[in-house]
Amino acid sequence: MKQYNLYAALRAAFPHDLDAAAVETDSGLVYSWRDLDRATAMIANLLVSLDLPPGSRIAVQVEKSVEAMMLYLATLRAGHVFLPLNTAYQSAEIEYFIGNAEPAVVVCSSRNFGWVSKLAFKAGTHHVFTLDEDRTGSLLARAAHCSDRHEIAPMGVDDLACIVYTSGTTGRSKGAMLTHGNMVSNAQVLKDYWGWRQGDVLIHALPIFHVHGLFVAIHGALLNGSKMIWLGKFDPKLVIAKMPEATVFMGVPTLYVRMLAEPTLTRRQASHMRLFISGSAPLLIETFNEWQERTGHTILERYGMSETIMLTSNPYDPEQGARRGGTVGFPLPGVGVRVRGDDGQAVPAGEIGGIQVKGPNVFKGYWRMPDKTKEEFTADGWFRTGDVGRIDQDGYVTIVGRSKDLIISGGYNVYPAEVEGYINEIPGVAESALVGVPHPDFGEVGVAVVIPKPGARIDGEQIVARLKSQLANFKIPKRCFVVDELPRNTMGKVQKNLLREQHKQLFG
Ligand code: MLC
Ligand code: AMP
Repeated sequence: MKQYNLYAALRAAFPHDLDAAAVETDSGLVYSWRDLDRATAMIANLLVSLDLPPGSRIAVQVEKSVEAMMLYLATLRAGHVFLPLNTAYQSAEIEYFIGNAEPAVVVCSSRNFGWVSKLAFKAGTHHVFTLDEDRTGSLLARAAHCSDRHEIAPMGVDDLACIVYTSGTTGRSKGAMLTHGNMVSNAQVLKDYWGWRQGDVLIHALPIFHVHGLFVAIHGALLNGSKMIWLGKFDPKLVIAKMPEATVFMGVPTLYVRMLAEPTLTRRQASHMRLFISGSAPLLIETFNEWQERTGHTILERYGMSETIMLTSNPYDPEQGARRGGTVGFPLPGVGVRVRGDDGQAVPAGEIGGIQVKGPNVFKGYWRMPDKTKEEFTADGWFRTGDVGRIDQDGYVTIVGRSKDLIISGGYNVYPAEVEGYINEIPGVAESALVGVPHPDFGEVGVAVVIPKPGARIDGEQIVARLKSQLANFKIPKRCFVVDELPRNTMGKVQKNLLREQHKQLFG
């Protein structure tokens, strides 16, 4: 059988000199390629020693660290399924993920061990380990006793590698099941398309619980045998200071906006860099232009999603075309992208419709949701992204909106239905609507409009305060208005477009 284990593909790309630096952290630690290989073997052997059934989920909610990345690689290596969780998630959110995914192993920070382990044991998980960003915790303590030799588990193209939860437009989050085949094919395509070359060094400043930081960035560097300069947290000054030692940077638009606010960002400071990539949210043309003026570099914008990893990209190679601001470029090699009208029929070039995609990168389906999976695919096997866009005569894809009710704030997805559900449960609330409005830093943020029950007294600040104890911080509405009624159409449906229009100037 052909080996499709993603770790095997990454391992095969490690440089000849295993003692060379693979990762350098902002706290001065240096990890060699040999360190990565040995540590992932030890953690993989720890997982093997637990005698887990094949396809076991390893759910992980820990702060960013090189060891957290190693845990990801070790899970792949051992042939289990990695399930990353945003560190901002609170107990109700974690309870749902653990209950839904039924992980065999949960790894959390020691600070959260009390409540996370309680939830995990209740859901039938047998093993809960801790891992902290300072290389402490029971996971590494246990792995220290394991052998540093481990044979990579053989995996087929269709075997699961990861489950990434992505919120649903209605109802609860869905776990997108990504296979080793999905990951390997996408990583290889991006390596060629973005011209990864010898000597490249990546500044890694994104969180590692979503597709962008965990897959696109890490696979890119490892598959090229490239060193990563590893930042525990995005810091615009530090990224700019590191540019003379690096060549590639990946970020969501907010990171570019924040760097542009730094006087140290100059053409000279960025002169060693080869490529700046943006994605996960729309990059404003102002940011694209300003970056070009300040640094002399043209940001390469690409488009993807948890269900599909990367779909389209502006060209790296000028011979293939210019990087056009406001567009997300061309379908990646091997990826099919088409635009369909509401009637499911093809629309003429340049006209707007729903974006549908197909390819070896497209996920296997939603975890334990066969009906939902079926709904999201067309009869001829194309995945409906929920994004609305057009493809122009030259083949460039532009995203103009979303048919899914989704707010993207600083690169994180906020599903209004979820937040509204929490608001509606607050005593005295009759109904609510969450809309996305423009924001200079986060691109877009959520604003809540709430109607009280007759005679009830509710206060916007109290609502926000209550939500803060229940939901991840990025989902908290930045403002909350209490009003008498919501605008509705003749069918009685709330007209969110009118609310958006009404509040679009809130943040200047
Ligand atoms: C933080 N806050 C946010 C927020 N991040 N609010 C809205 N949206 C966000 N994204 C709030 C906090 O709640 C807090 O509010 C205040 O801002 C400061 O918090 P912080 O933790 O200090 O913020 P900071 O560390 O500066 O984080 C901002 C950020 C971060 C932009 C660095 O959000 C980030 O790393 N975003 C990247 C997300 C990402 O990787 N997305 C990829 C998804 S993959 P208060 O009120 O408590 O003070 C994907 C597919 C694809 O989409 O195509 O790639
Ligand atoms: P997620 O479910 O977190 O993976 O988010 C995926 C969604 O992010 C996509 O469906 C798009 O709506 C959005 N997205 C990703 N990249 C871009 C981009 N470059 N421009 C606009 N939207 C993007």
